[in-house]
Amino acid sequence: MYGFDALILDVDGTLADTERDGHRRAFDAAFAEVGLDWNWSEALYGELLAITGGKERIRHYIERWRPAFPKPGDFDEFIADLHRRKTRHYLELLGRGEIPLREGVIRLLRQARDAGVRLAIATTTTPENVSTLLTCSAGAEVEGWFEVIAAGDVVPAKKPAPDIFHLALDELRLPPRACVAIEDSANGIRSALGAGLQALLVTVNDYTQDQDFSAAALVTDGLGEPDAPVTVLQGTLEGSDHIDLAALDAMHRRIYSDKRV
Ligand code: XBP
Ligand code: MG
Repeated sequence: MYGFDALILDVDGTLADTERDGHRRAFDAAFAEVGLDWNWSEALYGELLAITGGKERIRHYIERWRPAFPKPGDFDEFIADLHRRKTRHYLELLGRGEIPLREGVIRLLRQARDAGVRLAIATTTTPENVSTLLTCSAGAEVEGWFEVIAAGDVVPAKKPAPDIFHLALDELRLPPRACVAIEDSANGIRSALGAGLQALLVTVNDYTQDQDFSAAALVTDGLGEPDAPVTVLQGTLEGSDHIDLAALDAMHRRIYSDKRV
């Protein structure tokens, strides 16, 4: 038995490295489709990731990087149209199986499922992006493993606001201490902490590795596999040399006994 009942997972950067070769390329394809010569380089996109949410990111880009761009009368609809195009390109790219899940993800999900640990998602991205990623990169049955998928515009404010984690907890009907959250970014950690979650694992990626994760319980370079140990970047990994339920349980117990909450 484990000291927690559910895992709440982020999607972009956590389940899969979707940003550089997925979302970024889809934004560029949408811009090209409407005749805009905007290209988001890998480095610029790293900066733009500070703004979560595709529509919010486009708006920020125009305001910060294209101040001379003549905004159309209905600017909100202009952005929404660009974003719909971007989502279509992103779904096509996922449909071609171009974005694999990160190492260890399927193993951990399967272990949780076998152990009766409930699974939830808390993400900023558009809901269709989640189901298509899971279906095309993990398998047709995997979306059904998640009891709760909290995604996109269903909450008033995106990460780093806590709304999406609050929604996931509400739908799970669990208190924060009954859950472990897995994230890849500082915005995600702020969001989870704001909703009261404390057992927080960060699996960094190229875009997030230099962010401040001092509030996280454990930071590693991924989930690893039994024959591929992880590198620990912050905190202590106990119970395993890769991330499995035993390692998450040790982390969860340590957090709650240390903090006496
Ligand atoms: C992910 C995001 C998303 C995607 C784009 O943040 O910021 O905006 O980049 O998705 P997190 P949409 O991993 O912290 O949830 O374009 O569908 O919004
Ligand atoms: Mg993320």
